[in-house]
Amino acid sequence: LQIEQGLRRARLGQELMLHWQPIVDMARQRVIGAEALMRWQHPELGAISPDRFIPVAEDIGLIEDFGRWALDQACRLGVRWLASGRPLERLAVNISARQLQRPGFVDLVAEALKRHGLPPACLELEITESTLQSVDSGRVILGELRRLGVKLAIDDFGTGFSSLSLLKHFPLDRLKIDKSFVRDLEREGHDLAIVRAIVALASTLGLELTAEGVETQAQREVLLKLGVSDAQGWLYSRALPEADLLSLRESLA
Ligand code: G
Ligand code: G
Ligand code: G
Ligand code: MN
Ligand code: NA
Repeated sequence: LQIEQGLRRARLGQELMLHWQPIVDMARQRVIGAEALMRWQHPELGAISPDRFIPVAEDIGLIEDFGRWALDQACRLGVRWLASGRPLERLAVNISARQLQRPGFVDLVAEALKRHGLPPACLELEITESTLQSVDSGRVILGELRRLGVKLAIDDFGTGFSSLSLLKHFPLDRLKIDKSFVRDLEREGHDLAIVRAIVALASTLGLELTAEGVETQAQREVLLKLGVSDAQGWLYSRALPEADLLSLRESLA
């Protein structure tokens, strides 16, 4: 309840902030984009994890406002990034089932892109397998988003159910390999076999890949050997405030 009341009071851009986790091309050691991750600094309780407050925001209907704001911020940052002359592959934003379901979501995305002048292909929407399954007209909505030119990624791939039929039935661009499969990649075992299978699947279906939760050089090397080039993780950086993201981009380059 304290979380719920706090969230209703919290202001976007003040207590609630977006941080950006760099997405890195591991072969070239270049920052090619970032994922928006929401952060909440509660005045009394301190930092509260999104794992705790996002589900509450979904339950009480605040996630739509939060999500609209995150999309807007991503478009704004994307334009700023491009204006600096550095190539940008994508800024990724997490989308909840409730947002996707809401009538007018596609228009809202289109409007944000247009208002800021961001090329649609620079925006990637991350959706989990369970979201895809729970949204009735998910396939139609994703089709419209795809026609708009934005990119679509499955988040936490491999942790949900019926991944394979989802891949066949939905228009998708990318799989984000869940960090639970990256953790023990250095050791010859199940995780290695699973990531190998995901790589084969993606290649067959023409999907791009990003590895999540890359923490060590050894994981990086295995992933590169398997053919996974893009990654996020603490080996490179945690999620950063915008200014720090933009300067890390310069220093990794
Ligand atoms: O950042 P970690 O940073 O702890 O994020 C935890 C979870 O919160 C992740 O599953 C992430 O997808 C989710 N999350 C973070 N920011 C957002 C957001 O802006 N919207 C939605 N829907 N989920 C988010
Ligand atoms: O949206 P998603 O569920 O993918 O959110 C990414 C989550 O992964 C966030 O909670 C983020 O803080 C976390 N994360 C990012 N990099 C790492 C990492 O290298 N290791 C671990 N354990 N978690 C990470
Ligand atoms: O900085 P951020 O808000 O993304 O941190 C989310 C959580 O992940 C925090 O609990 C933080 O302590 C942890 N974390 C962030 N970066 C690292 C890291 O490089 N290594 C480890 N072990 N934990 C980290
Ligand atoms: Mn994500
Ligand atoms: Na993820």
